[in-house]
Amino acid sequence: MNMILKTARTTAIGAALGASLLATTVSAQELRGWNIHVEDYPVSIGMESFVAEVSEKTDGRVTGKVFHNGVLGDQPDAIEQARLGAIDFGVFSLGPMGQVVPETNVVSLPFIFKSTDQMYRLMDGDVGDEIGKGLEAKGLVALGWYDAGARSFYNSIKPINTPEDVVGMKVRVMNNDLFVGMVESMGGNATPMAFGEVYQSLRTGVVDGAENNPPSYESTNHYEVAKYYSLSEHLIIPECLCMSKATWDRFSPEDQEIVMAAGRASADLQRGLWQEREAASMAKVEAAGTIVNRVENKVPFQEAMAGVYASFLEDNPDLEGLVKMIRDAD
Ligand code: BDP
Repeated sequence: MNMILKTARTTAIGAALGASLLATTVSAQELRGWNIHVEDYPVSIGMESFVAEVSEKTDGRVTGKVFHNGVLGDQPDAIEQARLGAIDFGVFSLGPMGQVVPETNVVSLPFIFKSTDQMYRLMDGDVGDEIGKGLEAKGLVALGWYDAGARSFYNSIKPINTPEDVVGMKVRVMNNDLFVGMVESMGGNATPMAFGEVYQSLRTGVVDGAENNPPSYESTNHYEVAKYYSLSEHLIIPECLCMSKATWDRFSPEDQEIVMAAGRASADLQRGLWQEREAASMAKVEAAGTIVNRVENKVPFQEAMAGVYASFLEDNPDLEGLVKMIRDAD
């Protein structure tokens, strides 16, 4: 075959292939999902089930891919990208979300929920609706509230039983001024830092400790480099399966209904998996030599952190009603 003919034929095949590929990309909407966690984490399984259900119920009109392990960027960046529509959906902690959506900060106040059961009830009711409105005003649609248990302190130096034990300790926190204030209220030094940098920072002593729920403490291997885990349970912060409003607005009302229902269903699944994973993570870290202590008296921590509420309400007087709604609930 002469060279010119061959090239012409290859180009023709290429063009035909290109056209058919283009046709698929235009008709099917491949959504990009951001996830910070490893693939077998409850959040990750919830997100995969969300994508599978959406694809099935829309007969493949809407498909999606979840990018696990934070490969699409760390959380504060991903929140911005989702607001702009560069990422279509993700499961975000309402902790770092507070820097963008003030309403979400109320669930980052220490000891605000009495239990995770109470958190579920309130997030599935009026409190969740109010927070959802705040998210929507900033370009995000909440499809479901995921569980992230309760966060507790861990470090490489000693067990924490009282706020005084934190004096002088370098503690990593999520990106939100509230958490800096929380650690400083006990006399610790707070360092906001991306989740992916914490292991190395603990290992090299850049920080002495951090705080998180059992599944995150375990799945990141932080327990290998910070063996004292003190169950203070000072923060119960839910997470949202959120979709970019830019993406959401492209769907027909029928597809929006499918997406919303799939989001809710995935949250139910995730909450069940969460309970199992918490128990499994605790068993794993204890077997590996983590020294766990339960903080028997939480009152001194609540007293030390009371100032966090006072300054928050001073800066956000309009959120007093929402704070009260949670505090007064059974
Ligand atoms: C985990 C949350 C994740 C946060 C992480 C952190 O699920 O969204 O990024 O904590 O501490 O529990 O940064």
